[in-house]
Amino acid sequence: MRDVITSLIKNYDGTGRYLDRNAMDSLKSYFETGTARVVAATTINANAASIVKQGGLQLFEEVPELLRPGGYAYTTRRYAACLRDMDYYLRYASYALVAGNTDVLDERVLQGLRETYNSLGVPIAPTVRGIQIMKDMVKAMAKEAGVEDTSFIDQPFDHMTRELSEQDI
Ligand SMILES: CCC1=C(C)/C(=C/C2=NC(=C\c3[nH]c(/C=C4\NC(=O)[C@H](C)[C@H]4CC)c(C)c3CCC(=O)O)/C(CCC(=O)O)=C2C)NC1=O
Repeated sequence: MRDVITSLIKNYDGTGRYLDRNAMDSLKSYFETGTARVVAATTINANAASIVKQGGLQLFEEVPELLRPGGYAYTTRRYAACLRDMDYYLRYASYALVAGNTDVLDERVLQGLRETYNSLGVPIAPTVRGIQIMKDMVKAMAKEAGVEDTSFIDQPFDHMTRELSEQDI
């Protein structure tokens, strides 16, 4: 598992280089967003249950067939599994936001996930939508908490949806 700093050091040490201008630029931008990252993680922590619940409600409103017989959130077991998955995505996104790096997502969340979903028949497109809904909620809350530029919040959520959507060739 890596963050901005450890991945930078690994990269430079691998080729025996001192930290150069590019390294400093990337460190600077990480430190400049540091407080905002902490605010975003705090916001997620304080609102996680409601983000998952409201995000789920919005998803089921947009894709109501998920809840109907034959849908993948039909039966309380599947409904609960779906919200639990949403909670995983949110919690790991908060880790990745603090780390400034998506490595934790690759290692802990995405490895084998698409294959698992495909073999169970869980549809990817509404899952992706669910992750994007939570992203928008977190960005709105962070903005309310005083974060001016919330664009850094896109990274972990977009990374998960990109990896999940990737097609096998
Ligand atoms: C921490 C990393 C991690 C992730 C991400 C994870 C996901 C994950 N979701 C699963 C199931 C599931 N996931 C869903 C999800 C959904 N149903 C819908 O209608 C929506 C499209 C979607 C919610 C947004 C459902 C319904 C199941 C149960 C499928 C079944 O057993 O039939 C399973 C199969 C095993 C189980 O049921 O627990 C895994 C491994 N597990 C992990 O340990």
